[in-house]
Amino acid sequence: MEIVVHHWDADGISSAAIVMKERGRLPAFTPPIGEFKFDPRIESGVYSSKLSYFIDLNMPEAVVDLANRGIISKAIFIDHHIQKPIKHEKIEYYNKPYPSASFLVSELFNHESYLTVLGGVGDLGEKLFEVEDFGERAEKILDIEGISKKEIIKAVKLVDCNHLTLDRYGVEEAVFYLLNAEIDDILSRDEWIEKLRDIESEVSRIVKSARIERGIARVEFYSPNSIISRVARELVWNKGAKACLAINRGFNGKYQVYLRISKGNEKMKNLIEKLRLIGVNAGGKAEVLGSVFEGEDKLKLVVEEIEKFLNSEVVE
Ligand SMILES: [Mn+2]
Repeated sequence: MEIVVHHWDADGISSAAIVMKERGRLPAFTPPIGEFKFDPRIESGVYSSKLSYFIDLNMPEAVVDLANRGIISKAIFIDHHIQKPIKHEKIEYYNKPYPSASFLVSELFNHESYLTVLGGVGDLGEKLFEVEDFGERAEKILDIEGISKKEIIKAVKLVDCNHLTLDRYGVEEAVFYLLNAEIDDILSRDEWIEKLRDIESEVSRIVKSARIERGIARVEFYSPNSIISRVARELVWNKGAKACLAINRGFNGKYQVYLRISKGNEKMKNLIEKLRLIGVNAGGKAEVLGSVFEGEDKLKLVVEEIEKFLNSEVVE
């Protein structure tokens, strides 16, 4: 048996669906949403599989740990996040700095469809269409399939509402839905349309409450939904902030801290490392950082580190 373990967002879901289009239907697992860790459910799935795909998961250490504990028979790791490359006899490692994992998966499996674009728009939004080479390719694919940019953007939002409401099974089910879906099937799925409506009204309420000072947006709120990246994207992409520091103080008993900057910064990697040294689960790439943890004391340390970074790297 083979399985796919994938990120919970539109890129992870599209990428997993692409793998299955080429390899056939496989069990799909996503980690506990918002937390960069594996749980016993995933471990037993991996343990009973000959081959496990790890897709769009910025968790190289966790995968190496599974391999070292004898849980992995063989794995193929495909990602586009900045990370320490894996060197392990049981793991085939693929990482290229592409806009999304879906582009890398498409390349590796010789696939091309609107799913390739869905992942890219999921991670970059409309900016995908401005990325050298990839933007043009994305437009060409949409052209061939008769899909408008507006439609693909809407489809991303509908697919993403599953992880935004922490619906782990909804995320995994979405892979199978996409496996056989045309764009219109996505755009007309009532269950997703309703979820999206609820989320959008919550996000807009929170975005309105943000303060923007010297180009930096700061916002705090309480929500059981995983909407923090949505809030930060909205403030940086559409409200013109150079950076956004968002804090969810009521994330199912935990704190969730998220940083997005408008221009990628190489030092983001160091910041992620610093937070990990504090003992905080953190992940990200050149322009985003996300973390979930418990403890008011840790929150103080995390915010201190991020403010230091903002002062030295973002404020002019
Ligand atoms: Mn991705």
